[in-house]
Amino acid sequence: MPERLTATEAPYTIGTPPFRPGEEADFGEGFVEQPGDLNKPEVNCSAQDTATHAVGLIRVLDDEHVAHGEWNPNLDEETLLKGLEHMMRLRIFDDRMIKMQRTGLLSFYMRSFGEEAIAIAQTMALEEQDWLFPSYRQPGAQFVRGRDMVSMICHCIGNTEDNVRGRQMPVHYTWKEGRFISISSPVGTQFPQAVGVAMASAYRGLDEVCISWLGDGTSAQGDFHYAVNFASTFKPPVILNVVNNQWAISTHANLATGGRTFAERGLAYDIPSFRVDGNDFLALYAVTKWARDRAGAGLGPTFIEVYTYRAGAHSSSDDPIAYRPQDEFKHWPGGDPIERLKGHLIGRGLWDEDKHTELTERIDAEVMAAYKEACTFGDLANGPYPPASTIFTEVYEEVPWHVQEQREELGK
Ligand SMILES: Cc1ncc(C[n+]2csc(CCOP(=O)(O)OP(=O)(O)O)c2C)c(N)n1
Ligand SMILES: [Mg+2]
Repeated sequence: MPERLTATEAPYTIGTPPFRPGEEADFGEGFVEQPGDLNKPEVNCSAQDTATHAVGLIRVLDDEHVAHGEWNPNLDEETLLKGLEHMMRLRIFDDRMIKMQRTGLLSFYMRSFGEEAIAIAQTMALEEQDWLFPSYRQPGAQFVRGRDMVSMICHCIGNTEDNVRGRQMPVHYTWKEGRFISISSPVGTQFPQAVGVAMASAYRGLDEVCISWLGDGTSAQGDFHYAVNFASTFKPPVILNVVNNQWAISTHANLATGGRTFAERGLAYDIPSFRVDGNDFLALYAVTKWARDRAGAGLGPTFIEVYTYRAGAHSSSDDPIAYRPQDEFKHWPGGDPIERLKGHLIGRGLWDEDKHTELTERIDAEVMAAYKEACTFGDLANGPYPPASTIFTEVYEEVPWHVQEQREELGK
């Protein structure tokens, strides 16, 4: 029997956060990985062909915001400007919603601050008929699909025009018309759902790809592994993203990986796996388009680790000062996704500071008008709220007898 080692002698370490409150966050000079480092394989490649992509980092924009390499999606001006506008819209929208929360007009809120590029670039790379299985950190996909902002705010308030009548937490959107599947509060359920719908789509011979996102912390859930296992076995048209934003509330991602990248987990399941700079709009677009082409050709799933940084608090109920240096985000080498795309557009002569200010003001006015209109249908402080009777409606197509009995008992 070998002698039992003490925790400090053991040849392994358990991950801890890189920096603690009061320490200086120092991520070095920038990413070691540069655009052009990694090739773009054929869409019919094997998982092994992506072995270097799962440990490297696919980037297109360099530190001067210039696009390089095989992964450059060469997007037209209109698409780039649309992407910038949606990201700006999401950030301004989030700021307004947080103000509503702080003034008691909303119960709870979660921002996408620093992660705006992810759902927006990735949804833009898909087809309209594709299905979205998001977490609460991808509301931006709805802007891409054209959801009315008033309806989004009504949902967050839970007022009389909330499309789910207060059944869901704020930011846990559901939007049937946009194929944006309801976000569930227990994290991770969206992964097996996406794989299941993708399998159904393949059986039915439809050109409908599913995409799902979950967080670094959520990848510790059983649901993650069930889903990736089924994707590995049945090879449905699905794109599975782990958004590694470094934090799961106050738990750092180092505690979730055992020293490997998240993308390597996809490789272990024999799925082509990429690690992509999540603050680089162009890289995200290109990798997702690649995965969409692969899925659409019937070649099966793609696994993506989206490497980013949660710049804001986890939610309106969280204060990161307790567990990380306050200015950690400012040192994050991935920078700000909006500033990076803006810098790229300015560098190409397609944008300037005046246009940026003008657009900011236009979106600000749009958000303010939507906010005022939404409040006419009720706010948290003053109501009105959906009537209590709605707890009995809109769930079952045919109301079961026991629910009907309860309803009658309550006289609703
Ligand atoms: C099954 C389950 N466990 C715990 C929670 C509480 N919870 C909500 S979000 C969260 C952290 C998730 O972190 P991550 O997956 O990294 O996503 P992020 O918030 O960083 O986008 C936790 C623990 C929950 N909602 N569901
Ligand atoms: Mg996280």
